[in-house]
Amino acid sequence: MNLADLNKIAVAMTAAGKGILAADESTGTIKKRFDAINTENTEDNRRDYREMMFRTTEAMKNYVSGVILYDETIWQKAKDGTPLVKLIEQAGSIPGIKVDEGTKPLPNCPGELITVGLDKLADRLPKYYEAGARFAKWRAVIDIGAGIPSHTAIMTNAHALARYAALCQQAQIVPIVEPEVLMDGAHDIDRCYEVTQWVLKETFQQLYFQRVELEGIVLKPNMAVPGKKSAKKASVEEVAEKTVRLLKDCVPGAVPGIAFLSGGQSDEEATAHLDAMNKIGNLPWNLTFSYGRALQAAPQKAWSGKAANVAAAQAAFTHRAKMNSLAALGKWAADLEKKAA
Ligand code: 5MM
Repeated sequence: MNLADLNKIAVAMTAAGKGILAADESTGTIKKRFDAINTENTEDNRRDYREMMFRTTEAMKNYVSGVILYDETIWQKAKDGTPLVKLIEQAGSIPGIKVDEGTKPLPNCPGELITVGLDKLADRLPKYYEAGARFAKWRAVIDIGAGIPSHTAIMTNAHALARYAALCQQAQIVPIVEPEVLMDGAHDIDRCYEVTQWVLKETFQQLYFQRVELEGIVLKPNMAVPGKKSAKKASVEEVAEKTVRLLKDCVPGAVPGIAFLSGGQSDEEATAHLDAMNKIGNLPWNLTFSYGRALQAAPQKAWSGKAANVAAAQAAFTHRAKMNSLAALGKWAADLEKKAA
């Protein structure tokens, strides 16, 4: 392992004013997104949709440091035969790959999940490196509900995340470590804080036990937010203040950058929260975005599966990427959204 090179990539992935486009929806997840825009979930449509984003030069060059791809996409070619990975590289962005194989029920833990995909990972990673991937992603999912999460679920998922991270670094690939505490429940922000703290403490302990070099990872956490069904809402300032406090408590300064998931927040909420955290300032790591839904919802709607809508979809993508880039610098303001509308 060459740690200096891993660190260079991790730093570039979270460079000031840039963030990551999470375009690694599995075929099942993209189907849900396409259903919402009345678009058939075919291989060609998935290619056309992603090609549309990767060819959005302004967004890709200025605001997108890297793109997380799904296995199908990393081997796909654009309509003119150019590999999609090349389009990303030509735009000065870094290709990455989701390497987990989804979740399965965790034995003896009703309602809880374990992320799978470790078995052949050591053999798969060099092939992805050869295809151009310089970073990877593995997502653990922790749900909050009555009697959950259990320590078993947190510990086994943290263990798998660390196993994955160690294998990636050995293959000279930067691991994005993504332990996601879902915001689906009715819990309040303090319960989210408490569970995320538990998950992050356990994750960093496992990373340490498995000798993962923190200078060569990127952390992709959730923010401290109330569950979607919670009656107790939290202000942007409260989310920012609690998330920063939580991360300072759990994430060593050796980690070069933290790139949040959006987790079902609205586009503007995800931007406002990131901006408010960066306005607090004086942070030991760069704080940016690694959004899927919060970057893609607007361009998806604008595109709606029609070639005639590509320019409008690219404009919508550029706008969201720019707003999040400003938020990553703490320079966003709500009236910038209104002006654009
Ligand atoms: C893009 O969505 C990824 C999940 O895909 P699958 O569920 O199909 O495996 C997801 O891991 C994503 O990278 C992160 O959750 C960030 O996306 P959001 O939408 O939460 O910002």
